[in-house]
Amino acid sequence: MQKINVGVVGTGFIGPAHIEALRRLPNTNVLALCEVTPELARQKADQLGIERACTFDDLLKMEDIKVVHICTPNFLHYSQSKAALEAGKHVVCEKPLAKDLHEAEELVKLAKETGLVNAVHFNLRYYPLVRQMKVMREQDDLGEVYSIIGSYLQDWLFYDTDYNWRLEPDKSGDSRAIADIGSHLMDSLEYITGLKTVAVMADFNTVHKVRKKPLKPVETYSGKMLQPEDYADVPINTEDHANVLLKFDNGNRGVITVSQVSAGRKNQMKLEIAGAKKTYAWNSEAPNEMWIGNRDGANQSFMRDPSLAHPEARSVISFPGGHNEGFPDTSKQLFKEVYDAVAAGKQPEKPTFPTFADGYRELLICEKILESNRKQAWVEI
Ligand code: SOE
Repeated sequence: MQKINVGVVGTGFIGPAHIEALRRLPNTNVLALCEVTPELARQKADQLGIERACTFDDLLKMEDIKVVHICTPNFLHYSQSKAALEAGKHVVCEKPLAKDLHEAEELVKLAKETGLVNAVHFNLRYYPLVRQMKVMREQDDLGEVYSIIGSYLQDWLFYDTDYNWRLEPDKSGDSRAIADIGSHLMDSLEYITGLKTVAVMADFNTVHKVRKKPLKPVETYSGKMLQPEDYADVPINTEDHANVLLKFDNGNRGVITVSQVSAGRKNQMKLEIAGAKKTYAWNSEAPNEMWIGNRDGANQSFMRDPSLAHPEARSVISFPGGHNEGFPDTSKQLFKEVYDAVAAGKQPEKPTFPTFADGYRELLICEKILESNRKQAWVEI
């Protein structure tokens, strides 16, 4: 089997997650790694057992590298995705796709012109029961969606001494929690329900209005504690917590809450979708089962099990029931579909994986949510 050579850019929290997932596929070879300096790239490449260490510009000159994964801070996604497409590389970009709508629009247009494979790492779609809920809804098992409650809660930014590039708008964009994790939540609930959000009413809150920035680099989730003199006070104007009311194109409503300061909630996305026939409830911290609510009978618990799942969901399941799959498996399953397209040499007509166009959609929703919070008023999408 001809292995597809891959280059990965960025080695924070998510870069190594991409590398591990790629190594679990039979037809990929992570051949090169880029970092801000050749020295750091070499150090990380040796740590991760990757042959080539290079700068981003050198990577794009490598003819045998067919796909580039952009796993850098948000402010680099646009320029690096653009340069990679212009260099004829297929691109998998982390979310959010860009810092603003104009950048995302240009990337969608360029991707279309090149015909190259383009994907955004909305990996939470690839929890098998998320796809199972989508297929069950498509088969009218849920009935018309009456209401949606969604939440995405974390605590890695709980303390005012927890610091990360995502807190800085010039690196992360004007939104933090909504762009970082709200984008996953909105992508998943529109993916499952098939509904389009047509209006939003948002209210943000910054709990820690001043944070203590370590004077030495600290990685995502490390939460290492330093001495007081090792910090600089930094005013923060990006949201730790946000509530958003939603109106959908079927006229019904929903609400989401995102927070990165919820003690004990490590990385929890929860969905409760009430329909005309049933209700589905699912929790990413217990992803191998879902709750099905019934009015006229006992409620049910549906286990992730290939022998029970719909064929479309079965295609993103690798282990039998009870052999639990989790966060790392979602990236593997997403990349499996992306690399089937890469092997075919072009973006499929109807991609089953999230594309730059989905990245654009999430940025549009994010910008309207930001506008609504600024105006403290409903904003149409
Ligand atoms: C940090 O909030 C983060 O790493 C997000 O950036 C990811 O998208 C999410 O999947 C896990 O948490």
